[in-house]
Amino acid sequence: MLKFLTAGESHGPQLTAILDGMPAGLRLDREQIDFQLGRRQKGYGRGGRMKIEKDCVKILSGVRHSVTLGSPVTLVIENKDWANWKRIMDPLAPPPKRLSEREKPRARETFCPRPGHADLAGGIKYNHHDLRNVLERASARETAARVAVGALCRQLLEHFNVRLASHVVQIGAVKLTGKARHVELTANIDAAEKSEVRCIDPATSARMVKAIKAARKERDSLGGVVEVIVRGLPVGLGGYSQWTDRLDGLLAQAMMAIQSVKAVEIGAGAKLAGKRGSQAHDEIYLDTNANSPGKGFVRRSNHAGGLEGGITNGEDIIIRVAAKPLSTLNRPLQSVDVRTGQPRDAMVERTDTCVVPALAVICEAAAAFVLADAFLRKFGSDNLAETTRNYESFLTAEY
Ligand code: EPS
Repeated sequence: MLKFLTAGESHGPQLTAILDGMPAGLRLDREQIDFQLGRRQKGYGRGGRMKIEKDCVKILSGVRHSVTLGSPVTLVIENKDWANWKRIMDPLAPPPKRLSEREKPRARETFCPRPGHADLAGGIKYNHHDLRNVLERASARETAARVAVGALCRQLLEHFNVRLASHVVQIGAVKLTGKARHVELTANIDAAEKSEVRCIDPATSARMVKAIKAARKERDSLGGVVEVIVRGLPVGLGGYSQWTDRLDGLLAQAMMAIQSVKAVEIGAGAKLAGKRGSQAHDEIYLDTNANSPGKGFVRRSNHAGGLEGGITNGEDIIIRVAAKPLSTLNRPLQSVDVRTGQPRDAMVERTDTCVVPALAVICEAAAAFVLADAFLRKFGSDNLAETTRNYESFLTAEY
């Protein structure tokens, strides 16, 4: 139903996304898209780039008088840093013969791939020796476009009372311990929004900030783990008949496709492997008074993370996503110059120390896209009135 493409280089003029398949008749709030873009830019551990950018969206098609038309929606986010990179990144002009003093550090040699980055494999794949031709598109700057797309999908989901939230549960070796359960999280979500590192516990936040400071001082980088919670989705989204319909698989793909991500868990995830079946599964009871997304069927626990057989079961969707530390290091690892084959230090670019708080927001957006698509597959995607009728009839139908 829903599909999107993004285009744009990190230091090019803009990022563009085209989202196709949104139903007609959804009233959009542009400020809410900018709000999500702003959330992605926050977080202790960011580098100099975030002081330059102030991401905001332009909507160029598919919307009229703030209401979706059912045609493709074009979203554009301008790169303010483009002003500093114009001559280096110009799509048509030849490379400049002389660079200004301001430009020189930006056009630094990019021939020594960073271990852990797309540089080398991308360079070999596309036959580029100047690895800027790879890194510009491999850059996580592209996630701004994905967050803009996710912000539209989120507005669709919110129309049906679905809520998305996220928080950081680990940065480097510092973990949020204790029972940060999703029920508490809803109450504590403001704490995550206020925290510099999007962590619900102030003491753990402070330890995370300290760890980032130490890593920055040592010119190193840190990864971490985030958790996304989605509440209010009805039972029955996704499917078990074909592997391509399984919603947990689709969510995992969307998360794994975010720069730096190395692992995804749904619900209790890998921990379930070590439990007995009697402890792993969530007992069912029928609450006839409950006006729940599970049509009255409720669980005593949620180890499954809201998905059974690749289908939503009406409980909260819980997704944990782990990212490796950033591969651009100000204290570079050993590498090879791809022009000469000689050993050299990996190239150093301006970078962030830690982007885990931003990752949480990006994962929310990725989840919003996949879940909005699953929602429209079940309830129809031509126009919102029809989608709403189908949704309400499903909820009230007897089982
Ligand atoms: C990135 C390197 C840094 C980050 C960038 C991702 O950019 P720059 O090289 O311009 O300093 O700040 O992230 C963003 C620009 C962003 O919007 O998240 C990289 O190499 O992936």
